[in-house]
Amino acid sequence: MGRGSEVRIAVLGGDGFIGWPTSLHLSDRGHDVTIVDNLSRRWIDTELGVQSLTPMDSIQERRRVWRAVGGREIGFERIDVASEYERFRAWLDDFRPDAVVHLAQQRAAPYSMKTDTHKNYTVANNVNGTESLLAALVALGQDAHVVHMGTMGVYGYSDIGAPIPEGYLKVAVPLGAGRSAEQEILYPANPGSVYHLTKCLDQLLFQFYAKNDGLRITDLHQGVVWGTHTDQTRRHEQLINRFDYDGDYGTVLNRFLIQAAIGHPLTVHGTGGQTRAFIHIQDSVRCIELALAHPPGTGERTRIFNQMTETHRVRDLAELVAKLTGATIDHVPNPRNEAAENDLEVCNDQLLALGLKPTTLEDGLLEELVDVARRYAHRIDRSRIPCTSAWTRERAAELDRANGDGAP
Ligand code: USQ
Repeated sequence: MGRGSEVRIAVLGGDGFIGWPTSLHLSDRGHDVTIVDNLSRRWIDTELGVQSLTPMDSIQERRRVWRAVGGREIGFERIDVASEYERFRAWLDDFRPDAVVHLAQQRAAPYSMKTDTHKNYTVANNVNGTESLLAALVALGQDAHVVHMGTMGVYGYSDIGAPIPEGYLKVAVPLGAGRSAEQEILYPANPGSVYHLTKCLDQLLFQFYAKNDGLRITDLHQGVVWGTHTDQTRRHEQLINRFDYDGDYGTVLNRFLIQAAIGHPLTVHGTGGQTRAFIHIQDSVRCIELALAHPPGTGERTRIFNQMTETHRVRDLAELVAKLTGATIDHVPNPRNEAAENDLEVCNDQLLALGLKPTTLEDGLLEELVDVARRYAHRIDRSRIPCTSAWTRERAAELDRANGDGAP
């Protein structure tokens, strides 16, 4: 699927943080890309009273600029994949994609844990969206390769002293009398938030539809994304990607860099001993392209890639950013119900074998991000930096006490 061999690709969620640079990247590679998006991420900004650090144009304006700069058309359909099933199916019937990149999901763990309403919304939106896509492809008899954005969080960052394999685990099922049967099963799901839980549920939907209907599916178990620019978003100011810094949607390294740019202490949750997998946004879009180029065969089980390039402890990232910028570090009470300390070793051999060349933290891109953050620092509302979404009542009470809001 190199340049010139045009493939018709639907990018569900193509207006989001990964969807927009993915759409540009695939369009730039010569593919026929159409974005399907309900623009919910923009509405959630309004609900939360926050905005992207970088000024984002409307989806129509973004496409107009890409037409002028990239010389190619990106289509757009405003459809809610989770709740407008008939419209979505009719559109698929008409568009007949060769591949579908499925990013149309609510992707923030803190947002999913804010209230019972946010939990319900995240499950309904994320699970219905996946189910609608799979059911529609089967009903229409379409053989599009589905590439879904999953998460490393399905594994639970477990610390058992062995690297986390790519999706599947060999187990020996005891048969009695000292005998056992070998099986390969989905790695035990261990979600740490309602958002991560939805990605675990997705895995079962994929397993069923691949087995029952022969759908060809790739699930990308991605780590925490950092960075904001890709080769295409750098090409014009109006192609800029969104860049979240708030306590719900900002991811940890991007938050630290923005905090540093405005002289806010770096908000390390607890001891900062949490180890997570990371990947730069440029590698993220490249991995999607690699996955698209290597679909599983009909009747094959879901192909699972661990989409990450390095692991880091949160406090080490804070120290790195502090060294680079002179920022101070603040250890704040952790609003999440997560292990205070964990090690993490992850297998990522498959994407490396397909040609991924990792962009690492040392590559000067941190400085570029600090520059972006300083440039738009006037758009930051400091009051939206703290993470206020608590995983449990106990964590909420702890946050209140730390902020001096507790009952006397
Ligand atoms: N953290 C801090 N301080 C902060 C923000 C976060 O210490 O100011 C800590 C969190 O407690 C957590 C770690 O940093 O231990 C990562 O948090 P995050 O907000 O960067 O990432 P997370 O909530 O896990 O979610 C993000 C994306 C999600 C994706 C996931 C991949 O929002 O869509 O699936 O990363 S993974 O973390 O590997 O599951």
